[in-house]
Formats: sequence, C-alpha cells, structure tokens
Amino acid sequence: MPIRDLREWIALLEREGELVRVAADVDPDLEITEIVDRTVKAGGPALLFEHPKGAQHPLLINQFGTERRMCLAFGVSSLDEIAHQLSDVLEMQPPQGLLEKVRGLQKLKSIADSRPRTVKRGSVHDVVLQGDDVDLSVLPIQRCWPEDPAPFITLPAVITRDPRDGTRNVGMYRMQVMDKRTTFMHWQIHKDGRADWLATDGRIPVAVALGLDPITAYSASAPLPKHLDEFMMAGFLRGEPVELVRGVTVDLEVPAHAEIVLEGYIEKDELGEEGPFGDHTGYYTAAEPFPVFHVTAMTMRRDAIYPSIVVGKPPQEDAWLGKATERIFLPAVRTTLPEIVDYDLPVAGAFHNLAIVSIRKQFPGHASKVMHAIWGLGMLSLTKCVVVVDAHVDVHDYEQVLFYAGANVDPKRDVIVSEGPLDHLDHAPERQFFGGKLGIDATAKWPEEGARPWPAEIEMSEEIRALVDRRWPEYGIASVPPRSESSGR
Ligand SMILES: Cc1cc2nc3c(=O)[nH]c(=O)nc-3n(C[C@H](O)[C@H](O)[C@H](O)COP(=O)(O)O)c2cc1C
Ligand SMILES: [Mn+2]
Repeated sequence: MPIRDLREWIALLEREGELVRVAADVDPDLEITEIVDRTVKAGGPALLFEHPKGAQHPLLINQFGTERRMCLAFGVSSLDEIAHQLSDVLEMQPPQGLLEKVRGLQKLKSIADSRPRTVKRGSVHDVVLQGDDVDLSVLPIQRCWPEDPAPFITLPAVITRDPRDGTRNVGMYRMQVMDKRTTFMHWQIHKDGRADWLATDGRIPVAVALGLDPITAYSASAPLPKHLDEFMMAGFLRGEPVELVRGVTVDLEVPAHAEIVLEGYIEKDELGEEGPFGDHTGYYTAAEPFPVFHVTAMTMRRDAIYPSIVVGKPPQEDAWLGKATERIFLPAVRTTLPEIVDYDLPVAGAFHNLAIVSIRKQFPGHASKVMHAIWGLGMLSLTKCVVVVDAHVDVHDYEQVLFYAGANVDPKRDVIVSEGPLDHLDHAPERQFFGGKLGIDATAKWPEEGARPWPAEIEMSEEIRALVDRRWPEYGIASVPPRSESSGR
C-alpha cells in the first residue's frame, strides 16, 4: 500500500528506526539548521522537533536525508527500481500475443489510474483560517543561514494552473516570509510556475501544500515538461492517485490529506526584493525582484506538522531529491538518447554544474553530439560541464572518471567550449542566466577523430585471475581479501 500522507510516513520512519523525536525547545532561527547540517552529514535520522521555539506546530526535517529513507519513501530497494517501472511504460511496444496484450493493458491502466482523484472532503480542512485570522507565525518557519533576512518556507508544493489551457503545475519554490499573511514566491526564470504567472493578465490563484506523503512531496521538485501534471506523476509512482479537494478561497484543487495548505494569489506586476538566501549552490544568492504571494486562507489538519528542508553547501538533504530525479529520469533521457548507458550528476556539482555521461560510441564525434543534446534537454540544458566517457566506465566512480578524463583527453582536440543558458542561481558567469559551457570528451578516440592508433587498456587475463583466486590462501597474505573486486574497467 502506498504511503497515504505525512503521518503514515512518519509512522513508517519510526517503525524503521529512522526518526528521532526532539523534545527540547529548539529555535527555528538558525539553531535547527546547525543540528540538521550535522545530522545530514553523519547520515543520521529524520528529526521531528516537537517544540520549536515560538511556534505552535512541530517541525519535520531530514525525512529524505539518506538513500535508505528515499527507498522507503518510494517502496523500492534501489532507486533504479523506480526507473524500471517508468521505462516499462516509456518503452511499450505494440503487444504481440494474448499474454503481452494483457500485460500491456495493465500498464495502460496504471497510467490511467495515475490521474488525481477529486474527493468531497479532506482532513486538510479540519481547521480553516481566513482573512485576518491567517497567521504564518504559528508555523516554525526556519531562518536557515545567518545572512538570510527572514524565515523561508523551504519544502512547499506550489500549485498553479496555466491560464491559457488550464493545465496544472506543481513546483517547489522557496517562500520568504514578509509578514503574517504575505510571502515572496521564488519562481526562477526557467520554471513552469513562473511561466503560468507570466501568462496571466491580472492575478493568478496559487495554493501551497505543506506536509505530504513523500512521493507527492518529491514530485513537486521533479523537472517535468511544462504540460505534464506533477500530481499525475506522483499518482503513477505511488500506484494510487493523489486525492485532491477543492480549495476554500481559490479555484484550485489541493491535496486532501496535506498537513497545511496556504491559499492565495499573486499579482502580475507586484514585485519586491527577495533574498539574499543561503542556497543549494553553497553561496548566498543575491537579493532580486520576485513576486509577492498574498495568503487568503490557511487550512490545516488538527495538530498539523510543518515540513522543512535546509539547503546549503552540499551535501544537504536535497542531494537525495536530486539523486531520485537523476535515477527516475534516466529512462526518459534514454528515449531521446538511447546511446546513453548511464549518467551521474555529482552532489558536489549542485545539480547543474557537472554531468558525467557514459555512451555506446557509434561514430566519430558521438560524444560531442551527446553533449549538445544534453545542453538541449529540459532542465539538463542548464548543465555547465558535461564529461562523456565510454560505455564500460562506471560514471558513479569519480576516481575512474578522473582516470579517463586525464588519460583519454587531448585538451586541444577533446574539449569544447560552447555557450548557452545557465542556472538562475549561478553566480560565476559574466552575465546572469547565460554563459559558457564546457564539454570534455573522455572516450577512446578514433582515427577519424584525429587520433593515432589507440592503445589497449591493461587487463590481466581471466586465466591468471582464476589461478590466483584459487591459490590465494596458499600465499598467506591474510590482510588482503581473497578476491580482488573486479574494477569494471
Ligand atoms: C529543496 C528545494 C528547493 C527549491 N527551491 C527552488 C526555488 O526557490 N525556486 C525555483 O525556481 N526552484 C526551486 N527548486 C527547484 C524546483 O523545485 C524544480 O526545478 C522544479 O522542477 C520546478 O518545477 P516546475 O518546472 O514545474 O516549475 C527547489 C528544489 C528543491 C528540491
Ligand atoms: Mn512543471
């Protein structure tokens, strides 16, 4: 059974020994960040702060902070398993024979069943505060880093509809608190939420869901193409639709079992200086104009639990949201680029600074084709540096990648400097949003690519390996394990 809501998720974490309740009074102003930073870096548990100072609600954090919890969230034993479910659907062929037809229908049904379901009543409406009664200060909203000017809501699922065609969008964007009923909305330039806003004439209704089952919460961070509803993806990944209920003051549906929903609107031309904010780049992003969100209603479950996340110098909890995306989207990337064997976005590269890609090389210049394709593919287009290696290289083994990036590269021939769009938050380029791209072709080169005959890589023969395996105990080298790990090279 999929996890229904945040409370079932917390219960599961607790059963699995993955959650610690913190009873001490702890300040959401900086103190929680320092606790969480240490906990995340130690691979520690999710934390439920029961008495955040100055607030009336508990705070859950680090729910996604390890690979194991990420797998628990998705009900899988490895993140690649999720990718397999998706590639099954993406790679559907016309079925042959009855058995395949039946299986095909099951797959199609799983897609049809992914659509959100609207229900009449949701526990998110147990408490409804409107107008002057709305007060964000009852929530333990964190001020994360010393130079942040205010508290920021950091783990929201922000719901809008495209005013042109009505399609829903759900995204995760930080929200700086301005006063008890107002926040900023940090819609960066490449994001769908911002596009919905820019397409309105006057004001756009917005709903913000806080405290969801982990898959639905994750889906808000997933880089889906604009026309795809993130709640539908959540339904597919959960194997059960997301249940929605109509908002109280907005014409939008909101998750029926969310802990908290903020309803409101954003005007087309009301902007203010948002930030600075200690961001996932590891730096403070400078203050910039962003739209202002007015809250018209705050609805809650009884004893609502507020979810939060801290981003900062990697690794932080969001690394695991990023890794989930990396794994889940591999099959989708492969539908356009079937030559890709695997890819890795190193956590230290803050998602967009570096991608390592392994390919089955089929023609001269193939690596360059793949770099340019990455620079043209959805949010991957913001990738600053792409390193391409051959199929047998393990892209997750950075030592191995460095070996080939050193050994196989003639910088004059194999390095491409190009240009293109860059991440909104990247402080390095001369101009914001636009600048240089680096491609490094670390594949073995072909004569057509201007290489001399390429030498063979050193490998011991299978025969000798087997012999040494067999004889290992005879040598008496007890401190070395009997079978050398196959290097995969
Ligand atoms: C913890 C966290 C915080 C994020 N904060 C922001 C943000 O403040 N602004 C933004 O544009 N994207 C932010 N993102 C990235 C977006 O959620 C992500 O790009 C998502 O795909 C956007 O959805 P959209 O393309 O439907 O707009 C954040 C992601 C995570 C995991
Ligand atoms: Mn989207």
